[in-house]
Amino acid sequence: MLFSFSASIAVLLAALPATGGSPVSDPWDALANKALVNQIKANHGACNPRNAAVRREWGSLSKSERKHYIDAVRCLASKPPKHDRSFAPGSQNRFDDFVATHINQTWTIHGSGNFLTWHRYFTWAYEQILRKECGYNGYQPYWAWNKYADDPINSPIFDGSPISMSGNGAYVPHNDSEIAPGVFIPAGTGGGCVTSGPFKDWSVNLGPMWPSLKIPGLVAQNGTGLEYNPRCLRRDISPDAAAWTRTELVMDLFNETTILGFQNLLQGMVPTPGYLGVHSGGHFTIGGDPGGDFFTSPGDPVFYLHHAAIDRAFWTWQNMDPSSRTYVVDGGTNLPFPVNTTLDDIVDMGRALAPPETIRDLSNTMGGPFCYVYV
Ligand SMILES: [Cu+2]
Repeated sequence: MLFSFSASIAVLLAALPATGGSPVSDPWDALANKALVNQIKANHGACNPRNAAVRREWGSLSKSERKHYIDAVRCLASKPPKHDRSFAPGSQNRFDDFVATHINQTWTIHGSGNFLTWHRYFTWAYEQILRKECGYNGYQPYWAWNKYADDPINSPIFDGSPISMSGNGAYVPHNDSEIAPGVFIPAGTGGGCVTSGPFKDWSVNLGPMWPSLKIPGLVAQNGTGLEYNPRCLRRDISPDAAAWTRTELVMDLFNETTILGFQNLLQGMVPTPGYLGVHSGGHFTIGGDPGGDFFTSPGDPVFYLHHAAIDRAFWTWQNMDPSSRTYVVDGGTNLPFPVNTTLDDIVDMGRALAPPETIRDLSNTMGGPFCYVYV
C-alpha cells in the first residue's frame, strides 16, 4: 500500500467525535473500534479510510446534525412514491415505498439466511435516498440500545424533544402485546398516538398486518397490507423489551463463532423459552403501531436507527475476524420452498429503492455498492 495503515486509520479516527481521545468504557464501542481497525487493514480497494462514510450513534450527533436527519425523513414523506401504483396502491409517498417493500418481502427476509444482508441493503438504500432526494449530507445514525436499555423513554432517541425521534405514545389501557402468534410480553407504557416531537403528526398509511398492540379497532388488514389505511403513529415503549438489549446481552452475540449462531441469537431463534434477542428487543422497545408489527415496522421512522444498530452488530461480528467472517452465509429461505442461502443469491428490493445485488456484494461494508464504517 502506498499510504500507511496507521496514517489512514489516524485520518479516520481523527474525524470521530465518539471516541474523543477519552477511554472507551462501553464494551461494544471498544470492540467496534477494534473491528474498525481490522476492517481497514483487510480492505485495500477503492473504499478506504479517506472516503468511507462514518455512521455514528444518535446520542453522539450534534443538535443540528439530528435536526438535519429529522428534516430529511420528513422530506421523504413529502415526495411522491415511485413504486408502481398496481404494486402498492396505498403508498402515499417516498417513505412508504420502503414500508411497502418490507411488507411485500417479510416472509422471505426474516429468520432466513439473507436477513442480515437484506436489512443492511434496505437501510443503506434509505440512507442513499435521504441524501440524493432530500439533500441530507450526513449518514444513517444508529440507536445503541444498550446505552439506554435501563430508561429508553428518557434517551435522546425517545425523549420527545424537537431533536428526538419523537416520544412514547399517550397512555391508553391495553392488554399484553402479542409479539408472535400466541407469544406475549407485558403491555408497555403507551399504546396511544405519539404526542411529542417531530413525528407527532406522522401518518402511517400501510398495514397493519400483524399488530402486536392490543387495542380496539387495530386489526390486521385483509389482503396484502399495501392498501391505504391512514392512522396515527402509536408507540408503546416497553422497559421489559428494552431489558433484552442490555450490554451483557449485546456482548453475548460476539461470543458466537459462526454466522448461524450469531444470526440465530440476534433474532432469538434459540432453544431457551422466551429468549427475545436484541432484534426483537429493539423492535418491541418501540412497540405500538406500526413499530411492533412484523410486516409494517419500517413505517415508524425509528426503524432505520434500530436496523442500523443491527447492522453495526453484524459489522462488529464480521470484523472481529474479517478474513474468515466477511463472506459467510448460512440458513435458508422460509418460503415458498426452503433452500439454502448462498452468496450468489440476489437481493432485489425493486427498482424504486436500489438495483439487485448478490449477497456476496452486500457482505462487506467497504465493498460492493457500500463504502461505510461504524464508530
Ligand atoms: Cu425486517
